[in-house]
Amino acid sequence: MSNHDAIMASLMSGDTDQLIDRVNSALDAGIPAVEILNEGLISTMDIVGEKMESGEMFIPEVIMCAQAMTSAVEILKPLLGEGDNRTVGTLVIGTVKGDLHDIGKNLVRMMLESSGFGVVDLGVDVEPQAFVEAVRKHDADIVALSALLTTTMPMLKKTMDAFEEAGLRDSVKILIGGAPVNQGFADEIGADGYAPDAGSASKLAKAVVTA
Ligand code: B1M
Repeated sequence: MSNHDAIMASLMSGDTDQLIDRVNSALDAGIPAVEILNEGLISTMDIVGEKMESGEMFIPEVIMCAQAMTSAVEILKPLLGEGDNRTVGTLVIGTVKGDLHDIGKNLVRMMLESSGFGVVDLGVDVEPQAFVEAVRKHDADIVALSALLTTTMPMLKKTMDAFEEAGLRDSVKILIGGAPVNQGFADEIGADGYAPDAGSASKLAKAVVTA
């Protein structure tokens, strides 16, 4: 069994200890952290999603996979990104109200931190007003909103509206992301940018903060 197949099998079965051993073995074998993340872990979560949709996997099993994934990502975290500690800007990130998915949001946070951003992570199920208050409190340059459900996509717009109502829309850049979102949707709701993955989110954040 290849390293990737072994990682995939451990993640699919939600076996955190075995997954950690296998991720460490892959690193020892010289496989780059970014390859383990993209080809071993993220692609497996896509399969988990398909199995969840088709009824082959149930929520408790998916939660076990998510927990194992989070532990594996913690191991890779120091090995990803640019390791630049300068603060290039301050960014508030969170998953919008009604949405509990945080694996992708956490990856985006990690990439941003390692690109030199000061990041305030509000977690999941975040009320629009909480984003506004955090931006005020930390004088943030950017807000990154994550939504993983088609039912929570409208909350991206509602969160942006809260910035408009607070008179802060022109002083902060709002970036969005998450599996059901795309550039067309970002344009439709007037977001300042859309990123399909954590790497592009970090590039986009740097681009908007230096623009
Ligand atoms: Co949920 N879930 N889930 N789930 N879940 C999906 C999203 C789903 C596609 C599965 C499916 O049916 N195929 C489906 C949504 C369908 C839809 O809306 N069209 C779904 C559903 C239906 C649900 C529930 C409603 C199920 C139920 O209860 N019946 C429920 C909703 C709960 C809620 O949120 N209120 C639910 C619950 C859960 C769990 C709790 C079991 C668990 C989440 C655990 C956790 O996050 N801590 C879970 C999981 C794990 C998934 C799947 C399998 C995996 C998500 C994931 O972590 N992907 C997912 C299927 C899938 O996505 N393939 C699914 C890996 C992650 C690295 O990718 O999150 O896309 P992603 O993040 C990427 C990019 O999107 C981007 O960068 C990230 C890294 O590259 N990105 C950003 C994300 N945020 C960004 C923000 C940015 C920029 C980029 O800001 C600028």
